[in-house]
Amino acid sequence: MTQGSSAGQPDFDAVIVGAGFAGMYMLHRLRKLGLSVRVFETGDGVGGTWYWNRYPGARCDVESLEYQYGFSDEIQKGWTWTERYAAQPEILRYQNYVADKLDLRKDIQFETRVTAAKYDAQSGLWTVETDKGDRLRTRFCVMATGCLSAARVPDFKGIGDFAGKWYHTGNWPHEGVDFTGKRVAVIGTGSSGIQSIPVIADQAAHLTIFQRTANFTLPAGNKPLSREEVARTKETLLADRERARQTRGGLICFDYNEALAEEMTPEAREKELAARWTQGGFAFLGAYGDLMATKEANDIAADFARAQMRARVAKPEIAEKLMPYDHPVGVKRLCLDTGYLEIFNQPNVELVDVRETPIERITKAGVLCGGKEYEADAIVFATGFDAMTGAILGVDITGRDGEKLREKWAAGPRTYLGLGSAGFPNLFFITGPGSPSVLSNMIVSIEQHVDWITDCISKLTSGNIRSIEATKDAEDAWVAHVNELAAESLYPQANSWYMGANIPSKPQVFMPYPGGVDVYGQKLAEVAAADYEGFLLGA
Ligand code: NA7
Repeated sequence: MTQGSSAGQPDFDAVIVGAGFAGMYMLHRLRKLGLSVRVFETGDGVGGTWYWNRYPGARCDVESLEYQYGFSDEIQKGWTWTERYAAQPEILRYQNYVADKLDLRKDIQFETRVTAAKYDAQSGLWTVETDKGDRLRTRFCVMATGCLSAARVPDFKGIGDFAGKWYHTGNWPHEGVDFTGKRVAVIGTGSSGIQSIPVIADQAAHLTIFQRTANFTLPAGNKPLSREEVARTKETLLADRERARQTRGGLICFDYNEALAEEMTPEAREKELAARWTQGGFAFLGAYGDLMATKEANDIAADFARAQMRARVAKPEIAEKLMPYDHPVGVKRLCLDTGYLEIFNQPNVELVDVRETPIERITKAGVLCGGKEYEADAIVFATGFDAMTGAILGVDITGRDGEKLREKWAAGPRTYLGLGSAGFPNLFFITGPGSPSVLSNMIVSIEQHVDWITDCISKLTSGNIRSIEATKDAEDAWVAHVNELAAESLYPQANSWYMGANIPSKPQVFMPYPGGVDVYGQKLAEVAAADYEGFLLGA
């Protein structure tokens, strides 16, 4: 479809890029305001992250009763989750149920990738271009592109030579892959590797796992949900969501213990850590108040975690290789697993530490590592994403004075509140860098942003205000503030994708806002109440 509006007239009031959780809710809200909206989505269905990440074992690490929209009682009452942690197919079915319920698809153009967006200061409109030849003008442009959507295969030499098939967990074939009887290599042991490896190990004749960084992982404790649990949430979800917004992580399934490590006896600490370990999930990180604040307090929890992990592996020398020693617990995303460490007790599973013997290249027959060729019929890259900025910068965005966002962010993303960037009027990021996003329950953070953006756009349109744009001063102060909070925390002590460290050419900057959803939400409310302080409103 190519639009061609008359001069000065937009084709749509708003364009939204992406039809995952964020784009779907944004569409719903803007439509309700009476705006004309077009969503562009690369996939042929809704779902975003959950549309692409169909790898075996893919499962959310936030409990399903909290990982759902909280804006509609009718929607939540009409849906019944079956497991404590929903698997990818169930989440995708839920998203499709919501799309049906709200009749969203009629405003979504699927199988279309937005390639460029350029602002014209004279008309105050964005021109959006797609890979299908669309060229249309819009007043507001909302990037609902997700934080983990630009899948990344490292540029290993020789990938083209490989005679077998290779896959990336974040771009998995829809028809699934049967590894029965195959020799499989998995590269990467983050959440995606740790979730998929047990399932692949069950099928494969032989599985070689290439680990660069050993990760902290704990049993997820997944289980079917009882009718009572589901029924209870159906009564309380809206109130629960309100409570979740007042927490650090946007989650109410656990509390943070306020007591500091040194204020507890060793026995009390051990008991608290053990109870939370058994509970499963991120509760472990809240065992005492300074667990994520000081190295000394963190070390206690890290030692506890390693002891639990070690006990799951039969051979001490293998267990030792699987122990994370190089970073504090929780500063890389804690992994929740289902039978991960136990698979190293299987005779068909082999662990290769690529820090000892780096991957030299992919060959016709497999993976060459430390001078040894590990033969494989299939390679699974569980190597992560160009996180937080990859999908935004995948679009060639040009702002008010011809400035390219890619150039502006060359040394790291610069935003005010993670919502907008100076020089780019009427361009919004949902859960952009500089907001809590990946450090929180994404659904809570998505709703927080969509609600804020909707109110903002409503005020602009009703007040005949042409544009809103972060000021450079507010942006500079916010970036400095996020950096300060990060520097005071333990996060910089790990090479994580939060820091862009997984991509050799990426600047090392801590990207999410680490101050908590509650504090951040307060700031958003204050900014809006103060007539969008820190933003420039154009008449
Ligand atoms: P992650 O967490 O970024 O994990 C990627 C893994 O791949 C990690 O173990 C990396 O090691 C490894 N990796 C990346 N590049 C290489 C190279 N070149 N050689 C060897 N190993 C490599 O991505 P996931 O998809 O697992 O999880 C992303 C998020 O999704 C997760 O945090 C949850 O929020 C859901 P590294 O640690 O960089 O040394």
